[in-house]
Amino acid sequence: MKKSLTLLISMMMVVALFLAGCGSSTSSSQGNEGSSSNGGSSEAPSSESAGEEVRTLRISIGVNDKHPEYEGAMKFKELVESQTDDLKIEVYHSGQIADDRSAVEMLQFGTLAITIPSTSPMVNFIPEFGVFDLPFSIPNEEVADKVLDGPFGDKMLKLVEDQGLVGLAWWENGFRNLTNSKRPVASIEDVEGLKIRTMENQIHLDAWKALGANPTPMAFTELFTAMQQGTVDGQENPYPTILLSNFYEVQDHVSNTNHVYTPFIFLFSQKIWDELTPEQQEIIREAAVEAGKFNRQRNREVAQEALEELKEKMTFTEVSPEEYKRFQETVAPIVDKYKDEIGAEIVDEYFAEIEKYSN
Ligand code: TK8
Repeated sequence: MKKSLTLLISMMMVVALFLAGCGSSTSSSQGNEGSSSNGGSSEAPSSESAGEEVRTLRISIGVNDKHPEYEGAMKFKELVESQTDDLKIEVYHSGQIADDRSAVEMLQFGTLAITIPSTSPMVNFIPEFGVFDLPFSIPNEEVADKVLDGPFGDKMLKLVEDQGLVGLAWWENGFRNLTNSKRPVASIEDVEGLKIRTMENQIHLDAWKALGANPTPMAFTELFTAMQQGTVDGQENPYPTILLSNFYEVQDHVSNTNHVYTPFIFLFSQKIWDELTPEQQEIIREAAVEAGKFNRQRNREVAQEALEELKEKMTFTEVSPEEYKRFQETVAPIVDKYKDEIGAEIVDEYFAEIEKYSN
């Protein structure tokens, strides 16, 4: 009798110790996840929730939390939350919620409030956005700002309204440059046969085909793994993304092709927008524009530093002015090929704006 009682007590003690141990390991793992850098909750993203007092609005971006786009999103959060107690902003980076295209679809369904994608995948919703993908069109950031912040940019923002979206501001992804794991690229001949990942955009695909590459469209969220596994030889993105996404770990060569300037566009779900008060809408609208200016400034600062750092981590190849002209001439027919699909009037207006601000 005594023996079995002792056995029972010791078994109960073992069970108690075991349960205590489980509790601490669970809490420590929760502790780690709960301290996400954006101050957001650790649980899986839920749909936009409208509590009694505070409404939570989530932002989804594809780049990580080192990128100037994330810095801009955190500035937006700071601006909104400093002006009202009834809105809370949660920033989800690195495609945690969705890639660019899927995030836009979530806005259309009203299951996500904000995303700030590149304009290129947007052509799948709004063909007119293809104007920004016409190679070698915008010559520098100064002209980019004037075109986007002027009447043409306002007109393009309005185009998203037919898609259940509210276009609030232009942010900056930047001038795109080619990287690859095979060889230095100084001329068109060096591009021959390279498997280049492009954004999901037919104009980009055609441009790289015209240059002799073997392009494949892919969401940004799949890109690092595809380069790591050799599914693609190369990709093209602005220097901040190449550096801050650690592409140098899986790419050996970078060239200053500067072949396209890609904007980011700050989009809000129309369904959710309509549930906000006019005061909330005004706060969000102003914050999106102001945070966009901050994002642009940071992107340009980082781009300069990024190129210098990449030169230490990768083989940098300068494309000469003569070769740059050959790149331009080779892809020039793309403009006429896509003029009708984009809209001849939009294309003409776009180039007129560029011309106006380039002189
Ligand atoms: C990030 C993307 C990325 C873009 C791409 O969401 O897909 O290469 O340049 O920055 O929008």
